[in-house]
Amino acid sequence: MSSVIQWYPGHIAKAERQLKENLKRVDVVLEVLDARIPLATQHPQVSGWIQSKPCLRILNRMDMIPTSLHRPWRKWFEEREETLYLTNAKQGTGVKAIAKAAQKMGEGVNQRRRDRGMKPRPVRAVVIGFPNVGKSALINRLVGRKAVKSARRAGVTRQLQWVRISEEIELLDAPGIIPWRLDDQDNAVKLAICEDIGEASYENQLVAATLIDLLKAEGYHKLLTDRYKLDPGKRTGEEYIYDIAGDRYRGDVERVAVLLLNDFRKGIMGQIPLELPPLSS
Ligand SMILES: Nc1nc2c(ncn2[C@@H]2O[C@H](COP(=O)(O)OP(=O)(O)OP(=O)(O)O)[C@@H](O)[C@H]2O)c(=O)[nH]1
Ligand SMILES: [Mg+2]
Repeated sequence: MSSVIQWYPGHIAKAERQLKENLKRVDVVLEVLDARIPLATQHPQVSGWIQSKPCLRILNRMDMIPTSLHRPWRKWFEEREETLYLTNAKQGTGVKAIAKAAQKMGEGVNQRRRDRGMKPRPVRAVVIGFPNVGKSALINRLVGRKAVKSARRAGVTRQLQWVRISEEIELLDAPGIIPWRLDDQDNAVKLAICEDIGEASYENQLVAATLIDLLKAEGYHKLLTDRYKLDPGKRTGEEYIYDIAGDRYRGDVERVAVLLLNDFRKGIMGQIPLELPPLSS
């Protein structure tokens, strides 16, 4: 079993190339982060690519973390001079504010065009982020209809696709991108737990065992005991999965691993963040 998670398939490399080309043509960048892991889903190269272009950071999946964390995250980003928008792209919460902000940013573009005697044109915004963070769902919410494909799997969007929201705004849906190397393996496992990288890159059993270890470290013993009828006690994540499998799933460890991961990903375990805003220095 390999314990190193690396994932950089050809379609992601291609998406990154096309995205970089298209960035020249856009006015505003919307970077979508996964609220459960906002730090691990920040792409380290994005700020270099977009340079001085206006960028809105969006913490999507806000419904998957406790409400009490919304304000601390907002504050953490504000301290870095970034305005954070929180959304639930599945239900549409927080989406209007983004449309408004993008439009406002674009007004500057058209003012400059008018000043140079050019006709105004719709503002162009690109939605970027790691796979499966909810980019396409957000676009569908912004447009108010199912304009692009969105599903519970990393790597659904394969092509860049323009969508017109109104006379004022055009959006570019982009495939998820990830750094070509995942140097930080703690982050890589979190990406796997949240399904923000392709499933071909990891072993379910290892990732599920790490999920249990993380939940234990954060004091979620009762939740695990109630739900899976076994107290993790002193068991490691791996032992926990083996014991549940032995007790109730005829030793089918893979099945238990997949069950645990799915329960976490669907929010069945509850609102569980895997990262908290780091304490400011
Ligand atoms: N609970 C919850 N689910 C969400 C939210 N946003 C998106 N989803 C779901 O997450 C899954 C992935 O959404 P997509 O819009 O396909 O994600 P994407 O970032 O476009 O993914 P790729 O195209 O694969 O990179 C879908 O099943 C969405 O319904 C959210 O805010 N909350
Ligand atoms: Mg997509």
